[in-house]
Order: sequence, then C-alpha cells, then structure tokens
Amino acid sequence: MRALKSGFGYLCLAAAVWMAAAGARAAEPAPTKDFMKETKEERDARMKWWREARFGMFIHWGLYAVPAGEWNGTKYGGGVEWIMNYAKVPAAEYEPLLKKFNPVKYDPAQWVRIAKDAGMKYIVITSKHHEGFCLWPSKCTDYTVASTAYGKDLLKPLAEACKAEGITLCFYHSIMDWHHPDYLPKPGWETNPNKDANFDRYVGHLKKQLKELIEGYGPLGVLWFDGQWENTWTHERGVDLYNYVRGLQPNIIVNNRVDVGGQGAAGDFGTPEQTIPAKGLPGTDWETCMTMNGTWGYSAHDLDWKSSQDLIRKLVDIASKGGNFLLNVGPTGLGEIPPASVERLAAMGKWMKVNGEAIHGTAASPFGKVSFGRVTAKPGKIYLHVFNWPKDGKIELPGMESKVTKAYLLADPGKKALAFTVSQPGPRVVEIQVPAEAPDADASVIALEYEGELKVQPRLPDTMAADEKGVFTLMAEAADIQGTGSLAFEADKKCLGFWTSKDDVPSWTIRVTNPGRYQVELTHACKDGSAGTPFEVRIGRQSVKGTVSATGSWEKFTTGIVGTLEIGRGGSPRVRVVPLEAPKEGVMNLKTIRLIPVQ
Ligand code: FHN
Repeated sequence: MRALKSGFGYLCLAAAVWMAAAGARAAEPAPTKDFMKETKEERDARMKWWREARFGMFIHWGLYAVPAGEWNGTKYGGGVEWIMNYAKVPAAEYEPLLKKFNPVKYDPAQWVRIAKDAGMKYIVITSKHHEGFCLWPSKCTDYTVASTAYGKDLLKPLAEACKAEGITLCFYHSIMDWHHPDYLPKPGWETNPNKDANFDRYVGHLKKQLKELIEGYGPLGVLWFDGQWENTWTHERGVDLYNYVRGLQPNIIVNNRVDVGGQGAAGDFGTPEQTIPAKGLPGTDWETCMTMNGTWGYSAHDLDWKSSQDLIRKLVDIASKGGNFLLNVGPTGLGEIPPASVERLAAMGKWMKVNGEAIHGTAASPFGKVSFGRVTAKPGKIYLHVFNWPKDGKIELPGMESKVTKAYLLADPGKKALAFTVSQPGPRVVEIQVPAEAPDADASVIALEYEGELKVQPRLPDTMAADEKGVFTLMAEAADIQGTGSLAFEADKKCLGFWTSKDDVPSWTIRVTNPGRYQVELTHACKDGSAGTPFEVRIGRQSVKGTVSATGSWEKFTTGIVGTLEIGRGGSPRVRVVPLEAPKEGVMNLKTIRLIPVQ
C-alpha cells in the first residue's frame, strides 16, 4: 500500500500499534464463554436453517478478477484467485489493480435473484481473500474498495438485497493475507517484506475487521474461514477466533477452517473441497464447495464448465449423503457473473422448481447403494432420484420396512398414484411401475409416502471382493471415513487427503473367500516435512505396522509393501489404516491399498 498509504491509514496503523503496545487484547471483548461447550439442543437449533438449506452460492470476487488469469502475457490455470502467488507479484506491483477495479456493471439484486431462482438459500462471498483486498471500506486498512476506481461499498448493497429476498448472507474470510504488513509468514515472492511484522498485531487486526463485518453487515449466517494452513496459525488461535466470533454473534455458524483440524478442533462443519465424500461424513455436518469450471476467481480462459446435468446430480448426490452444496461463481472485474454460470444456475433452478422439496429440508438416505440413482428422506416421505430411467418400467427400492402408502412423480402436478408392489417375506423390495419416458433426463424424482417412523432393513456395508487373481484393491474413493471430518477424498489426486488428525481412520469391508497370508501394499504420497507418522493396517485382529515415508510431495505417489498378515476364513472383516501418532502436518495422501495373496 506504499503508493497509497493515506494519512488515515497511518492513523489507523498508529492506533493499532498503540493498542498492541497497550495489550490489544484488553480492547477486545474477551470470549464470554467457551462456545464449543454448547448442548446438542443448542447446536441443533443453531444449525437448523443451514441443514435445511442444503444449497448455497459461493462468490469469489476481488482484485484478481481484473487480470482474470493472465499476468504479463502469461495465462495461468487452476484457481486464478492465486495469480499473485502464481505470477510471484510483490504487493507494490499488485496494488495498481486498485485503480483498474471498477465493477460498473455490479448488480447485487440481480446476483441474489440468480441465486434464489437456482434454489440456493444462502450466499457466501469473499469479504477478503488471500490477496488481502477488502470488498468493504474497512476502517483498519486502506487496501479496500474505497481506494479503487469504483470507491463504493460492495457488501452493503448485497446485504440489503439478501435481506429483501430472504437469502442468508455469509462471508468467506481468509486468515492468510499476502498483503497485510503484519501477516506472517511473508510470501516467498515478496521483495519488500515488512521487517517489523507482528502476527499478534495481525490477529488483532483480523478480529477488528470481523467485528466490522458482523456488526456492520450482520447478523450473518456463516463465517467461512480459509487460509488456516500456514505455520503461524494454531489450534489455540483457532479456538480463540471461533469463540471471539461467536461472542460477537452467538448463533453464527463457523466452518472447520477456523482451526487447523484434528480432534477437538473448532468449527461447526466439515468442508470437503471439489469432492463429494463417497459415504458423506457420517455424524458430522459437512458442505462440499465446488467450482463450475476449474477456478474460484474469474478466469477469461477457463472454459472447462461442468454440465448442468452434472451439477444437478452432484447436488442430489450431496443431499443424499446429508451434506450441503456450496457452488461457486467468479464474477468479472466489471461485476458480472459469467453467462456460462448463469445458464447452469438457471437450469438447476428449473429442476429445483419441480423437485426442490426433494433437496431442501431432507436428510441423508438410510438406504445402501441403489441401482437407479440416489435417495433423500424427510419425515413421511422419501424421494427416489432416478438418474438412469429403466427400460422395463420398474424401479426397485430394497430394504424398505415401513408401509408405503403412495408413490407419485414430483413432475406430475396431479400427483397421480403410481402402481407398486412390495415383495415379502425376506428382503422388502418396493417395486414401482413407472411410465416409459423419464420426466427429466437429468434426474426424475419419485416421492414415496410412508406410515409412521422410517424403518429400513439394516444395510450391509458395501463389501469389496477380490479379483480373479485373489487380489483386493481398495481405492480411496470407496473408503468409509470415521473421525473429525477433515480426512476426505480429493478428486483431483484420487486419494484420501487432508489427513490432519490421528483420529481420522479410513476403512473398507472385504468379503473373504480365500483365507491365507496376504501382502499389504500401499500407494501413498507424503511431503518430506510431514513424513514419519507410524501407522497400522488392521484387518480384524491382525495388523502390520509401517512408518510413512517421504515421497517428495503430496502429489508424488509411490507404492510399497508394508508387510504380510493372515486373513482368516470367511466373514467380512474391515480393513483399517490407523495412525498411531498425531501427524506433523498430514499423515499421508493415500491412493490405494492392495491385499495380494502370498502364493
Ligand atoms: O486457497 C483457497 C482457494 O483460493 C479457494 O478460496 C478455496 C475455496 O474453498 N479455498 C482455498 C483452497 O483450499
């Protein structure tokens, strides 16, 4: 901000320094209580609107929308909101974007209508991303929209539009800040790092900005933290920030990226990114965040758009596992949501107009895998989302113990009853006669009304069988995951990652037809600085022990034998990978386990 340091800015900085010297904490309201100790009833009441919402809009918007993925003639892929990092742009060379940022086409009321018409119930917008630029005229820095060519508050009219349309406003706020003079660690590419940087002072600044946001634009639905992974952020700071924010607005919801993860971490829901956990995250509130193309911030050249059918089916898949879908748009530097995003959201809205009741307010399916698509549930009704419309006119739902009283297509305004039979005794299979043509090629929904409590025959775990050579291949995406909600399947690397807690345990159930000795082979990646975590692969009462080796990076996978063990006769034992100690950063990125019979 060197070129633009205003007198006011210095004044604010001086005040901040004074407060730091005088113990800034004294100026902040100490957390009135440990909000993590709330009762289940209190938590359920606080989470209720969010759980019922199921679908929200993520908005990544900042100075990065101006370069739009290109810097000095070089085009960058991936999340181009990182262009300052990709192109190694020091703050002094990035700040001139302020004078180019002039979103004269910004129409927040239109943005909110696009979200609402798509069936979205909340909006999470980046009040400040890693670049440090603030979308509101914060009093604690002049690195804000007030210093841009546009000059006006971007968040206030959005807050008003959300209120007018009944959409819940939420803010994404990055802990990591590549611009603020007190943030640490300094970006490696910064050529003029502030030698007097003081992270405690930065945290005081962070808290004061959050106070501005909550008191100036709230009450908010969610504070969506991010950028918590650098070594200056700790579990203690995460818990402190969680309590600070809840102290400002007790019923606010905070995501799990306020903390560094692990057992006892602060945060109200898990945040798998660009991926949908194979089995959801049982016992944890969670939300998948995802881009429509390959970038969060606007890129002029990323045209790799997901189809609207794919996005509709992802929404259904996530809801069927009890999660929320936070789907991203990256507005341009002029303030327009890209037409490709608007088209997809309109298609999703057309589908939601007919089928929204099968998403909003639903809970995870209690059924196992079904051949036709997915299932969502709410009291008195379950919804069969059919992706693959049957040629023989029959849809089968196995395991339904409760008495079905009616079946009908949501696409049928008259709700004409569909004929159905229930096979019994033995496994209860509801077989529904459906018309020859699917009402909706993307997903057709059949509502099944039932009497009393929803009772479902116990679902057998999805068991893995050996191949013709007797080898079991256990893939990351097929893993059951128990634990804190941090460990998740990373679609881009096709591995289990974000493994930051020893309490996170992936497992698979195998069906043994060939008992005997097996080699245990693991394919994993681990950055050098995080190697060394001891672990066990346990199958029933048998186990082999290993230590995670370094492979050079989180993307560089190697395969090796951990050891051999005996797998007993019959049954369906579970295969578990159990860390024996807390990892330095992450246990490993686990791609595959193979159990190879020893001849
Ligand atoms: O680094 C950010 C990225 O730019 C984007 O904001 C995503 C959205 O969840 N979060 C971080 C990457 O995990």
